[in-house]
Amino acid sequence: MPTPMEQLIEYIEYILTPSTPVFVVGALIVVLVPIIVHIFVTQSTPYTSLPSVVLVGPPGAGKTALLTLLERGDAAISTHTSQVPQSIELTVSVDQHLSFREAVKDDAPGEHKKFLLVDTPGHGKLRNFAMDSLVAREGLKGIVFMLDAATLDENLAATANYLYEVLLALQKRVSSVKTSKTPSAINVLIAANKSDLFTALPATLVKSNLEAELGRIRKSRSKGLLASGVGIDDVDNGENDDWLGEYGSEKFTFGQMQEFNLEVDIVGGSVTEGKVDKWWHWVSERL
Ligand SMILES: Nc1nc2c(ncn2[C@@H]2O[C@H](COP(=O)(O)OP(=O)(O)OP(=O)(O)O)[C@@H](O)[C@H]2O)c(=O)[nH]1
Ligand SMILES: [Mg+2]
Repeated sequence: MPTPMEQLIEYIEYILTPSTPVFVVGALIVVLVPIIVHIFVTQSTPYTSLPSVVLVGPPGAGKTALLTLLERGDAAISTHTSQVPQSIELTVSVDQHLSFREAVKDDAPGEHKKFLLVDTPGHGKLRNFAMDSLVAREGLKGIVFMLDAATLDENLAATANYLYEVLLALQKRVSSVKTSKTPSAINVLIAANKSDLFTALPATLVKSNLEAELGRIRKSRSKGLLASGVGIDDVDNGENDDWLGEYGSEKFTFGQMQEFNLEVDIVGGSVTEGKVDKWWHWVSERL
């Protein structure tokens, strides 16, 4: 009768002796354990989030009006200042250049894709949701920064300040990654709304006015930094977190954002007149 100690030794010897059953069991463990762990992990954190596009921009730009138009096909319903974010699920036909009215029909041709359009409040005190979702939202495919092109002259500073925050957050998202694996591109559409009003600036002017103002903001922010005693050497080491675009350049242009894997397009339109197809196509191409 072998003692338990002898039994154990015999068992260990058996396991350590190369034999077919030991190899088979060992191979099964090596192959199956990672698969089981993978299934376990992916099921406990289900990937439920649809690709999403976030609408940001100053108050009164027409974000909620656009959401309502896309959801119900009717912009006439009056909107009021948003207090909370709101998402709707929409469907695009990916390979077809349909107008949004055709695309939202169930029998629209082509491959369908669902996505979430997220409306955020534009008020300065309620922007944290929008800003958080730019960096943290899973499946974020694009950002639509909407502004009122008819009152941009009066609101230029406030609008550009918000845009600066948005672009800077996206720039940091890319530049803070030290590995070679850069995060996927998130592009920005500047939707210059209310082209139906006669005071509305055309997209080209919206672009040049914003670029000039963003350049001014950038300069005044860096002055504050220099005054605080941070030397230009620190700045060159990437210490200047507040500088948007190409460091040290005299003028800001949206093209400078390409260095950070960020394309900025400026397209005019009007929610009231239903002229939103160019924006719709921009969104479909990002999904
Ligand atoms: N003339 C004109 N008015 C528009 C257009 N789009 C929206 N509006 C009006 O602009 C006003 C503000 O629109 P909202 O959609 O509430 O603006 P918002 O961007 O959601 O604003 P917040 O929720 O405060 O951030 C509403 O009275 C709309 O009817 C447009 O294309 N042309
Ligand atoms: Mg709103």
